[in-house]
Amino acid sequence: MIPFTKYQGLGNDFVLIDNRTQPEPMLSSEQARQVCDRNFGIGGDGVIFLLPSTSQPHAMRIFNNDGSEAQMCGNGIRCLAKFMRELNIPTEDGGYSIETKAGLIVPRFDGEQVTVDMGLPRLRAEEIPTTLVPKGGKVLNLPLPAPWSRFNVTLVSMGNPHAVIFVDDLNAVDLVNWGPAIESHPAFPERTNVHFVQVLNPTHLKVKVWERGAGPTLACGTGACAILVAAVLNQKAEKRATVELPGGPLEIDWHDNDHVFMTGPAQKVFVGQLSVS
Ligand code: ZDP
Repeated sequence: MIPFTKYQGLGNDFVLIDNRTQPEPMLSSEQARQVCDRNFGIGGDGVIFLLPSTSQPHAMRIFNNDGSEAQMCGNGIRCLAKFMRELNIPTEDGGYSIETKAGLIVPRFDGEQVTVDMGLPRLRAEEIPTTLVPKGGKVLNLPLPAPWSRFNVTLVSMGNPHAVIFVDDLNAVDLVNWGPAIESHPAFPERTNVHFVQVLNPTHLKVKVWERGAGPTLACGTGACAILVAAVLNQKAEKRATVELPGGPLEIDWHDNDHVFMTGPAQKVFVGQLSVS
């Protein structure tokens, strides 16, 4: 039996496992997929492992609910910070230094909220990755190739790929058809997370999320950061704004040092023992 704790951040929900006794996740990606199944498993948008690290005090890895591995997870890292506090892991400077496949991420407690230094946004084609423009190029409000050319995308990596599409009316977005088509569009060799964004005003953006490997979720923390960066680069938002996701708001702040900070909630839901086969 494997002890786990279920957390959610704005309705983006995760199974968290204390994996500090061994360097590799104790579940295979196929087992993680089963655990995330809402009928045959616990249910979740992903499984997050707290791992030992060689270069930082802690490390994390995340599997999406289709079994694929993501580099990072903004809502998940807030959940992980609360989980670590629950495990009585001492903080340094009010937070934790966590190595991820998107680099060093530092969540800090701010009352019951968690503020996370999500690092630098990356814009170059090879960093996304995308084949839409040559190496070194950026994709700022450019059309996708036909038959999807009615969508202009801005591409931002927060360690994981995000395609941001600005729309006039969020209600007119056909998320379940457009989301997967853009996620797996040939311009994105590693697929992409997809966000449709309506700008209510320069400090308030409203979003519908289609997550790579997880489908329509209630929130995406890395996505909210990518959305704010995309909106600033397209002169649609200020560098500090509220990104309203279906599950609730995140405060995003693109600092002068170029790092993006995300503030939002995370909550423990239940603990249990997982039997795996
Ligand atoms: O990049 C991906 O494959 C995402 N599905 C990872 C999960 C991102 C997440 N929603 C977030 O909050 O950043 C957890």
